[in-house]
Amino acid sequence: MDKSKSEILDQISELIITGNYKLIVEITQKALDNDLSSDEILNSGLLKGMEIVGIKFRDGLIFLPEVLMSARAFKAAMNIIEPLLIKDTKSNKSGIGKVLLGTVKGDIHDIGKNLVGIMLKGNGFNVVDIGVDTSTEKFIDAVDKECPDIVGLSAMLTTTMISMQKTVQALKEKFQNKIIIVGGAPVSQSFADEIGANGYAKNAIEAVELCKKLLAIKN
Ligand code: B1M
Repeated sequence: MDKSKSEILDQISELIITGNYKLIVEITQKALDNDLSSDEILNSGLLKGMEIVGIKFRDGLIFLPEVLMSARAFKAAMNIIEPLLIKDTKSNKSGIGKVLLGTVKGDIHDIGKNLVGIMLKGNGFNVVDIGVDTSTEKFIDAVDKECPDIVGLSAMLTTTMISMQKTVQALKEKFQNKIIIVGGAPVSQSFADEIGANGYAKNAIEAVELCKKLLAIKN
């Protein structure tokens, strides 16, 4: 990659870290105009920046208002690249399955869940997103109404892993054959196994592969 392209990506990371939700719109557009792909912008710009935000927050170098600004900047840039991410990955098939997504009760993190939704859409899945801080009852009602093939739960806090467990158990009791997948930073394959989920994905790309695999087994 030439120097000017990597400089633009570094600038995008920096704008995430500083939470500059206005300038990032301009620079993300500049990145596209300079032939950087939506994938490169996401992985080597936005996610790289957000990883540093997480480390600085953990180490007490920045505080919640700064993290909120970073999240706002992330979403502003995503608004620009989302249609391209969907187009870049769009398969010929559409409607290959329906996935209902939500972040569990007590948890308002949604950037990762949204990214999972975007990648699933890009790969031909119909996605119904029921948002954040989602109670077990809301998941159950939505599954009743939407009849998805797969239900996906996201949790980003160790404290909300318990909500995930409760909701998975309730969904399993009410809908015996429903496929349930889980993900989020503190979640692991062993936790997924422990709570009776059908699958775990580490990131959005793995979530797409997992959904395809689980649907193929079902059909
Ligand atoms: Co919060 N936060 N946060 N935060 N936040 C974390 C998660 C934390 C790790 C930061 C840290 O300490 N280093 C820490 C959790 C510690 C822990 O529990 N172990 C933390 C904390 C403590 C908190 C608060 C409690 C802080 C406070 O109030 N004192 C608070 C909780 C609020 C609540 O939910 N009740 C809080 C609040 C916030 C903001 C609102 C400011 C903001 C969220 C904004 C938003 O989402 N709209 C925020 C942010 C931005 C973060 C960090 C910095 C970044 C998260 C993110 O968006 N990453 C985060 C640090 C970190 O994770 N390193 C942190 C980018 C995103 C693309 O990645 O979300 O991991 P991620 O998603 C990935 C995978 O996890 C996976 O695929 C995604 C895409 O590849 N995945 C799935 C996610 N869901 C999936 C579902 C699937 C499959 C895969 O299937 C269904």
